[in-house]
Amino acid sequence: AAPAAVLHAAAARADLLMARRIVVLTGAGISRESGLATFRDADGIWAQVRIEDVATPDAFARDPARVQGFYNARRAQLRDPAIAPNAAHLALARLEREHPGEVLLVTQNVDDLHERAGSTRLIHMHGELMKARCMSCHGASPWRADIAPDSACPACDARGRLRPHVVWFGEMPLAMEEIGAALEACDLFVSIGTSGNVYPAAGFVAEVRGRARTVELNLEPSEGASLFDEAMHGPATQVVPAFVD
Ligand code: BJW
Repeated sequence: AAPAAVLHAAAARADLLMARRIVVLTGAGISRESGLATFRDADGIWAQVRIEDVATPDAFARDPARVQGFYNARRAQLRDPAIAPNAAHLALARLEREHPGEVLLVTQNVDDLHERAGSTRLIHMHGELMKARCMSCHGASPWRADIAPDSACPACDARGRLRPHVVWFGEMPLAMEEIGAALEACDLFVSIGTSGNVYPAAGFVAEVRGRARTVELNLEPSEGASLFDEAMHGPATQVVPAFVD
């Protein structure tokens, strides 16, 4: 008999061939083989720093320099020439090209590796590392190296303070209406490289279940693994191209 993982792969491929409206959710696992750390793995970001020190509105209010320092280090890493899209990011860009108008990529990642790989129908629901946001007019603009903890927004009359354009714990993720409409309309939901610990993204699979086919592509079964119809477990650079191609 064929191994279970191979049977799953065939079923996941069949789901993809039948699908007309596809929502793909990605998380930190897809960028790990590009050299960016995940959050909750043993060598992840939350093993190095405490969430309450860097990833909440309170942390920024208490110590903006510490929070900016944390994000500046991650920006510098993302700009390192060694960091580039991997085979999984490239496969998703191909999927979009091969299914014109049918694929919406929703990423929890704040890196820009999906854009660099060529994906265009893309929502960054947890924001973007390389942008700043004004705390007064809420406009997002490209991050500049000279932005300091007390820098003011150049674009608005109130000269509001600038903060990282990322979604911290307790804050509403971005574009939730657009994501909700896409989830409601989709016939295939694919979750890639996410542990299923952070809501509302972790709840998407339960939202579409029964209406759409659901596929998990992850190194290991995630928190919500039992909610998926099919699964392929392994490194993203192997399982994502195997699924797409
Ligand atoms: C590989 C691999 C390889 C490794 N190949 N795979 C119920 C409903 C709604 C909300 C809540 C709720 N219960 C609790 C909440 C609140 C909270 C929450 O979820 N808390 C939980 C921890 C319990 N959620 C929020 O606060 C969110 N906001 C919200 O709910 O707003 C509602 C609201 C209502 C009214 C008023 C106001 C608000 C916001 C969450 C924001 C999360 N922000 C972060 C930081 C972003 C900035 C930054 O980068 O610094 O986003 S936290 C961090 O986790 C980051 C990620 O996007 C997010 C998800 O992590 P991800 O991507 O899943 O990474 P990991 O590390 O967890 O998993 C990696 C996976 O990859 C693993 O499974 C590995 O096995 C796998 N892997 N190598 C393939 N090579």
